[in-house]
Amino acid sequence: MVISNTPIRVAVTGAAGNIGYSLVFRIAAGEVFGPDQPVALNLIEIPQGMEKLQGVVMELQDSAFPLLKDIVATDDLNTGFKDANWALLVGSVPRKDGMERKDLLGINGKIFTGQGRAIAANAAKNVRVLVVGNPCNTNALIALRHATGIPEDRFFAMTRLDENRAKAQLAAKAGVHVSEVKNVTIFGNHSSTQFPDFYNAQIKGKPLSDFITDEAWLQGEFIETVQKRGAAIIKARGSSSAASAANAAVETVRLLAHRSPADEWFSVGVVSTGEYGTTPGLVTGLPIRSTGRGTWRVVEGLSIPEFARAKIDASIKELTEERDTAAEALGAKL
Ligand code: NAX
Repeated sequence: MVISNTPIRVAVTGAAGNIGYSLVFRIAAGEVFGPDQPVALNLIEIPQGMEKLQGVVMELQDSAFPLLKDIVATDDLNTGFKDANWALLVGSVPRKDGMERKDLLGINGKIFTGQGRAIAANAAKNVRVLVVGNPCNTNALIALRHATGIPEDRFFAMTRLDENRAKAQLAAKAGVHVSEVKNVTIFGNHSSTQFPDFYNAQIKGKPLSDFITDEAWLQGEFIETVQKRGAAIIKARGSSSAASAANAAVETVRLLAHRSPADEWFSVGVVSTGEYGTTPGLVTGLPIRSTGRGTWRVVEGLSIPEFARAKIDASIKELTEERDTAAEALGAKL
């Protein structure tokens, strides 16, 4: 990434929410684009969130971040996405009691339709979009379908939190530090059907099977723990993961904005072109390497044993159903 005196402008929706409260401070501190790169923040909320957002703005001012050159706080999407180089779509409507899945997909579908259009109309030419708000894969698909003129390979759905959760579990089992676990891919949907791929993972640069031989644990407890980690955190903390989710967003943008190490890949949802038997056109978790010049490619040649195949297929089936349900609710082709 080339450092510029012109600030990188980052739009964040849901900026007064739990994740936003952690995320925007880390961007302003230089943790995403580096210690020499100025940044500007466009903080976007719904009208009911604006008062709380003013508190966030005051705290950003009171942090006196040397790199933070401008703050815009707004509930207007055109203002919010104006000149944004990155759009981090965090805000979405959570599922409430009695709400059908279709209702949820329809409500969020409308939000991400409007945001996709507003990004296309207002953002900088080089804009990149990371969707965190759930259901993030399908929300990303909806946004990109409505962001006319922006190449679809600039839209991403966050699976890094699942990747980090998987690495933490594998490290604990192998008795190594988490930084020694690499190349864990989250295939499929960011949901309970996701497949955290342990087959191609490495520990200390060697195959994971050199360290963990308990296949039953890998196929059972490990996957289940990763899939249900979000629920476990809600149970323990009384609210959903926020700091770790913000951290995952920081890491995802950092990885996409810089060249990823030659011997490593990371996981993010991108528009599939059919890699690893996934369905073209769906936003699907895949193994990614970035070039540092704003482009990325899917890592090829990973082995997909029968067990992994079945898990990936199940998650793709769910993504297909989500897309079709959202399309029906929106009356749009996705
Ligand atoms: P909060 O409910 O604390 O905050 C959401 C904020 O978004 C609120 O301040 C709300 O006013 C705002 N908002 C709602 N609709 C908006 C809109 N149309 N435009 C702008 N702002 C809007 O939720 P939080 O804990 O911050 O989580 C945010 C989203 O991240 C949720 O959808 C959540 O499910 C999702 N997550 C995604 C993860 C992932 O790995 N992809 C992990 C963490 C998290 O669960």
